[in-house]
Amino acid sequence: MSRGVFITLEGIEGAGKSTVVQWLGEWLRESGRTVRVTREPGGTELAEQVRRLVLEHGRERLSAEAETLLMFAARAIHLDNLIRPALAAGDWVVSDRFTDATRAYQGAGRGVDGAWIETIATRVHAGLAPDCTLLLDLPVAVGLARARARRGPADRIEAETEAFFERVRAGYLALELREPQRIRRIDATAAVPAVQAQVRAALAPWLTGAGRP
Ligand code: T5A
Repeated sequence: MSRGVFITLEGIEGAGKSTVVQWLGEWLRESGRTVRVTREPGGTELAEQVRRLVLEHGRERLSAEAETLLMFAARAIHLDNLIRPALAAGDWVVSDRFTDATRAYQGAGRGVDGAWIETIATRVHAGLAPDCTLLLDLPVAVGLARARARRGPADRIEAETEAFFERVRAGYLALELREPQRIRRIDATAAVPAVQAQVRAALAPWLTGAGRP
């Protein structure tokens, strides 16, 4: 059996990832595929506990390096218990964020050494990268306005400054330049149906089987 297809969604806060992930999972299932929709940090019971540790406000200082390691700890658990078994069973995995988020948030946003991040990434998921990453891109002010209109108090990372999210967005766009085959930029300022049309177009090679791993 060939392994399943691994799709990730990335972007700053309020870009519309969760909205796309839910729709995409349903749309793929309607076309007869078995799909696991998941998210990071989190996706499994234990990894969701790590998510709470890293996103909740706490009294103790959490350094950028500690934050990076917690993201990878959650990811290692997620990979072992959900992502790798699902892909091995031939399922599609659609994840709201993966290692590009660490590159953008901890690397570009917090200034954590990129080479160190790649060393850990290689250790945690050697031989496995997303087949296609959809980068939902929009101006920071638009994303933050959407995110803030939707929910209550900001978590530890959402409470960051606009300058931080500008660095995160620039980090994502630099990743797209580095890996244009894998990372497809989606204009996330568009209305939801137009965003969905862009996603369908970006995934076309995978849907026809032409891009299968
Ligand atoms: N993180 C994560 C790291 O720092 N490093 C890492 O390695 C990882 C994995 C959790 C946090 O962890 C950080 C990044 C994050 O700060 P998360 O759970 O993905 O990440 O949380 P957020 O990005 O904060 O999720 P949001 O809910 O803010 O953003 P989404 O999912 O991009 O947006 P969504 O779909 O919830 O939409 C937000 C609002 O906009 C509307 C929706 O209806 C909703 O109200 N909307 C649109 N409005 C107009 N037009 C469209 N096209 C719209 N699409 C959605």
